[in-house]
Amino acid sequence: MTTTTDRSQPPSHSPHLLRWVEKTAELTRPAAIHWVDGSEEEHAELCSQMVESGTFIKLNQDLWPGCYYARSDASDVARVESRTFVCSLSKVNAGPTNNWEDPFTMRHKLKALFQGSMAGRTMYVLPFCMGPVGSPMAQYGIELTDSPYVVVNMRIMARIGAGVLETLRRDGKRVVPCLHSVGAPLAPGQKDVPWPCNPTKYIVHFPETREIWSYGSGYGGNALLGKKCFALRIASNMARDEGWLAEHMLIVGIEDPKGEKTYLAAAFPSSCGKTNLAMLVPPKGMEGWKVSTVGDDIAWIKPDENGRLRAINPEAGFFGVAPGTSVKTNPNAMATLQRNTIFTNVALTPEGGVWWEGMTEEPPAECLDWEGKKWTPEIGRETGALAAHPNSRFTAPASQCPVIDPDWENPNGVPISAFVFGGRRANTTPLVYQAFNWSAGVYAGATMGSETTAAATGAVGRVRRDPMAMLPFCGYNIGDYFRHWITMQHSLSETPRIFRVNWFRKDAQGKFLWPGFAENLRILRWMIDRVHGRALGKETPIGWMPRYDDIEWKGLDYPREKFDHLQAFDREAWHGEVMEHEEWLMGLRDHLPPEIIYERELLICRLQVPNQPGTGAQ
Ligand code: SAT
Ligand code: MN
Repeated sequence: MTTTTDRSQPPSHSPHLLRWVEKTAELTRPAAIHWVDGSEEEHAELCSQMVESGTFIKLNQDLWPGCYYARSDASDVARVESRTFVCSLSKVNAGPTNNWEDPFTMRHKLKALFQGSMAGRTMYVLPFCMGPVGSPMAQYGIELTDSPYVVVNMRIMARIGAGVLETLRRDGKRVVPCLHSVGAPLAPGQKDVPWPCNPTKYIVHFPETREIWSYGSGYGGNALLGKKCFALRIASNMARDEGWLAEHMLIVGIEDPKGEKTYLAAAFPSSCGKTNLAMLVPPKGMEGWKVSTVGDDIAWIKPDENGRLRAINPEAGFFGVAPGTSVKTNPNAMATLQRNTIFTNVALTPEGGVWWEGMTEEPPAECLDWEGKKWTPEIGRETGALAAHPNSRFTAPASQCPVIDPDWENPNGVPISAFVFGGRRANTTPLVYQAFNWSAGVYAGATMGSETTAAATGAVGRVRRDPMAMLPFCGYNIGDYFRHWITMQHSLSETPRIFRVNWFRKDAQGKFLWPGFAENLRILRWMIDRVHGRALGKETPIGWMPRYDDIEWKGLDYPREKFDHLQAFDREAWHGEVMEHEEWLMGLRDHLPPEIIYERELLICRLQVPNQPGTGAQ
């Protein structure tokens, strides 16, 4: 029965690709080369091989068919922004928000690190496509990696394998070369560890040559190079050059009871509920509404020939944050991850299932935590230990999502009517407002602040400026990126409306003012009505805001006074806020587009205390 596919033999291809693979093998010295075809059979082989090596635990297949469980090394649990570099030829092009090093120096360093780094391991040649195969908006890459974990995750997150290689051969598309090594060579006879990695880490982008080199980490955005490295950092460079946008945005379709459908794209920093918003279930009182998912993390957005923006999701799966995901908060995500899913750094139950904080009200009586140690609710209470790491993830196929949009693989994408920018702020930013126009909206996105989360290593809960949720992902000078956003308007016949939201405002006792989740649809509904010119709003110094009566409250008992608190425009706090904007924006110097400077001036003028003309903030 066994087929005799010899994956060590290169399929016929361009001498250029073969030469690159050969040269990389000469540098990294793998014990074998494997050309990934993406087949079921290959997938099964890789999974059982990882079960044997201890990287994977096969979950109870009756409960979790096709699912596997992995624990990373305790030091390799999130993206490492401090080790992420954009090595453009000139430092100015990387800008003040990226780590930079001279590309020649960096290449030299990397070559030394990659020297023999795959010894004793297999080097996988993994062709992948970001976006529906054959879509005019799709982009192609080949990742050379010594991690089978990366291969099986990428099989979910992107379109991979023989079909992609065939398309490349036929259509001669440009390929982004991606080189990845966990940096843990094996000496002859040396036993492997379950999660090989290296304390030295480099995630490096060469924007001019469109190359990615990643060393030392096997985790998420550090290693699945199609995701943040390609679809955001490299793609943002392509987008700037070619007149489109590569954004850290979910794409969601919303259909009203009459059948009118509107698509929104929304940017939130990592771990702020993008997956939940993308798969939202209408709340009580809004039963006739339908929400469908196009993407939960990244959007590539381009004007069509009529000057309308259309968006594709370059990914094929969800790399979602597990903790907090439950049948209550996100039933569609829960349904998506029931099968063919890889869980990383969650807890393992004695029945061979998974658990994480928030998954059920009752924690399991006992389980193994994300480090493999015994965990009970008592231990949790006494020591504060969490069963699942706060950045633990599921990797699940988008096609399994019960509310996946019928057009999610439309090669021409879906039309975008509005952009939403959302940060995580305990105060200052109201639940929702609409920017006055495109440039005011770009300003709102550019000055977005958000409290940091566990998705990146480093302190959690500090407010930092995270423009358009792109701070860690914009692959060039962020000032030029704002300029690009401003000038995008020139190629549009119809500009999408721009909104700013904050689901996370708290009261004086530190409790969230807004229930969030399903109820967010009430806010999206106001946006959609604004888009179609149906809803009223009240002008405030920062933008248009809904009044209590402009929101659909059917099915939710939400007091007027609480809403006023949630929407309160705090002039004092906004004075502080614009000072912080200045501090952030002045660092961008001459790359700052004039529109952003004028928008800030206008905002300052509008913030002036009433009845005291001319004495506003300086
Ligand atoms: O960067 S990851 O892909 O690991 C996840 C995220 O930060 O959104
Ligand atoms: Mn993300």
